[in-house]
Amino acid sequence: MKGHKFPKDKPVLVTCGLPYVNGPCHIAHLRTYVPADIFVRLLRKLGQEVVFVCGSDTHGTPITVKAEEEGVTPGEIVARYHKHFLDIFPRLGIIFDNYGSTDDPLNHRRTQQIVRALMENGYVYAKTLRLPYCPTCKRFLPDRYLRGTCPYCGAQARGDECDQGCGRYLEPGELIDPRCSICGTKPEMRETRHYFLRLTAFEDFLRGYLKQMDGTDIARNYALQWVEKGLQDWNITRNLDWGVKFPGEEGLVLYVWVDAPIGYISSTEEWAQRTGGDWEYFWKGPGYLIHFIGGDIVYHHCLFWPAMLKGAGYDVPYAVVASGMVRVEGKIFSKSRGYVIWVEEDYLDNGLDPDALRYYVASYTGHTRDLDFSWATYGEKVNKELVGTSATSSTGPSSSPTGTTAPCRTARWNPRSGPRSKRRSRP
Ligand code: B3M
Ligand code: ZN
Repeated sequence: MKGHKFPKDKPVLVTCGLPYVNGPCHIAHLRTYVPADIFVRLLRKLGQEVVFVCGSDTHGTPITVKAEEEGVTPGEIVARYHKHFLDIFPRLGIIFDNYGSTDDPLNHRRTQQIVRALMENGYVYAKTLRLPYCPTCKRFLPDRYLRGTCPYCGAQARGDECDQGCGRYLEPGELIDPRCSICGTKPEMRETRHYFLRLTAFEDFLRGYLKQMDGTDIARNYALQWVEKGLQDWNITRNLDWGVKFPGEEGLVLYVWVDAPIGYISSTEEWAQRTGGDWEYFWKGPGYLIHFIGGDIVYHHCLFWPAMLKGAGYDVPYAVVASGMVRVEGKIFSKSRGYVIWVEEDYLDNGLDPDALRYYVASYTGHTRDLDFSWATYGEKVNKELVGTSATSSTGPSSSPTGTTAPCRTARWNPRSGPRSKRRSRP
């Protein structure tokens, strides 16, 4: 970080990007959570007072599409993977002061309060749009229900994100040659009323804010570039049932990227309720806010989020720490293409030591550079740097922050035979 001046005179709230609870924990999650956990431990060693929160991201089409694929309700998917994440973080030595959920009533309430405040302050307006509607599935096609061509780079993209090309956030209706991602039908365009956040009203504010925001250059510089290119107002509603209702229009829910970061606030509120702490100290007072996020969600955290906070009368983050991307065996991380390491199934269930994985993630390269996970490099690093050093053998298991045994099992791991995985993650 730019400032580097810790401990601060005031308490610090550290958050980690909230995992979508539509599947199990994987190596790319750890790219954010392990460094954040290390940062929090360091701050505490320096005598800094810290609150560390996270929670499950439970709404939007990432969840509903998964539920439809499995023929279950979104609530069932959320319950299953919320429990998975609650269990797995402590097994990795990642200990949050609170792990909440964006489907918690606290978050529904806080989100509606913030949206109402934005409306009262004149930052929200209604507009009728023509949006893709699937005549076969008989519904509008928000976000992941739509696939097509990115208008900026020509890559295949999802409705709200150019996930395989330039990485841009896309507004509803922007995709070229869209298709329903469920049945492949070419959608027709139908009129529907939506709500927009006047992001353009925050351009000057964001320019000034970003210049002084602490954190990684990736976060600051990308966000500043986007402001310089000019912003557009942001569609904050979707034609879905699952989510936080838009205040006053029962048929619409808020876009998941509205209530997801508000989950940071409601998780802090939950912590405060449990401990007698003061959540407003961080969100409307002198406390410092630091967000650890993946490099692919800078747009949401450095543009949408500070605009929402500012417009609703909350404090803005002190720092946004964005990480580099993840590769698996040299290939860009991809769940669908099999370039993924599932933390439980491929790693922990094979008896491999969580600290060795933490060590790999933390020591492979700088936080903002790409992290490449390869089993061969992993084996080499563990054997040479952990097991083969006198420090490890003399301090033994007690040096392990997670309280597990020393990484002896990983010492016997043979790079040539690969991991003892039930389902090989390499394609
Ligand atoms: N659930 C995960 C992601 O896009 C998303 C983060 C929300 S943070 C408020 O990486
Ligand atoms: Zn693109």
